Amino acid sequence: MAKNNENYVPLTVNTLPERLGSIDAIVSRLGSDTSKWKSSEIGDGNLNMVFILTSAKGSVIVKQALPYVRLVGDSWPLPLKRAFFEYHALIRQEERDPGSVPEVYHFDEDQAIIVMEFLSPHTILRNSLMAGKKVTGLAKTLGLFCARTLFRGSDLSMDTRERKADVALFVDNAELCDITETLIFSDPYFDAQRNHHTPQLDNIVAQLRNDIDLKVEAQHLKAKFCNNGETMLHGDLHTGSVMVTDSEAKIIDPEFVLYGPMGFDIGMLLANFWMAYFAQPGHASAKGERAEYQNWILDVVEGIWKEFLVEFSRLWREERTGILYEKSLFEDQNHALASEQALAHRLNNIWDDTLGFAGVEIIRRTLSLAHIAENEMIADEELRADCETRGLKLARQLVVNKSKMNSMASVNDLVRVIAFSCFKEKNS
Ligand code: SR1
Ligand code: MG
Repeated sequence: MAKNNENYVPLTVNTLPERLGSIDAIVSRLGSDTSKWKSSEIGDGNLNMVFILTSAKGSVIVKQALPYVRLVGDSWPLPLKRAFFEYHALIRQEERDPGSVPEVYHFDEDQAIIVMEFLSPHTILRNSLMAGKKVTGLAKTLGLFCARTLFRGSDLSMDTRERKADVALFVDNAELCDITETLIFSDPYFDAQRNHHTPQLDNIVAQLRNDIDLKVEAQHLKAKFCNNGETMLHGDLHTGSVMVTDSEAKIIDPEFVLYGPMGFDIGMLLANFWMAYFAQPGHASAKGERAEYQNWILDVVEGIWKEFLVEFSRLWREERTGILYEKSLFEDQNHALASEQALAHRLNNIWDDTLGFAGVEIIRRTLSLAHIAENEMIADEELRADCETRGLKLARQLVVNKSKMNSMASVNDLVRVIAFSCFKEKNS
């Protein structure tokens, strides 16, 4: 259980050396002469302070939670205990998919501080998608991360005592769940106070808010998010939660960790690739310049899903040691085929949920509070609205017609058709 943080004091660039100068995990990496340490604040996320602390010997990242939402200010208080949940998520993710997350060097619960590996020369994947840069092996890393963390954090893998203890541990991350429940599943569907959208979207926004099928499906998805605690999720797995070089990817920032439905993380991730795809014309220096890059983005989407399926299926066959679908009921009864049938059913459920959660993620990133930089940085409002409209058209299809879609290739075909038909609409 997370503690109260009675002695909490926010760090500043000036107080970092004095406050952290006696922590062995830092001193062993930076040296003990704190007068030689340099620090800067680099946080550009919505919630926390993030510092780089450097000396001639090395560097570390120091992440500290603030008692409020940084994006909004102290009018929106948020508990410091999210650092506790992030720390516990990071160590589980490292166990379940070694090497996928930054190494944690030190955790201070009172001060809500996590000291961890400085990933260099990594950048945020969202920025690299805007710059048109490819990352070798990206689909594999992300697909494996999803398969391994979702499978190994679930009752397909864990025993009943360990699983219940983890559910109990993370259930207290309620305020961050509340953010997701509100910003993703409720606010976009009415004129909520924190919403904003590009003015040219007024008509399509009104249509979406009057779309009963969409609203009902979005609420079914919210019910799954709240009620279906299948596995330990990252909880905020968008392209701002991935750091990359040209050949490596690491997953960061799991403070929204919760027990939830398997399709949520993959759905959010794919949604962010599809939005990056639609936003490319806003970042190209010449018309059509990003066409080949857009194809690469869709290849990554297909690759993530393929890697996920292959690895999840392997884990099902080789590591199914948990509470559910026991081998004693299947393989040991000479019913290996029945086990494959059960696997196919589970994967079908994850597929439907993935598409649905992808749809609501696109809608909220366009209508609700926290938009994506790919769209926000397009200064030309007409062009931005055009990119966002394409995303919304896809999103509506994903949420309402997900059960009619049966392969990632066909979803990507739909993405291309929507891109093309929106251009035609604009030009006609
Ligand atoms: C108030 S926090 C807004 C968003 O930022 C985080 O990264 C999550 O995506 C959250 O929904
Ligand atoms: Mg984050």
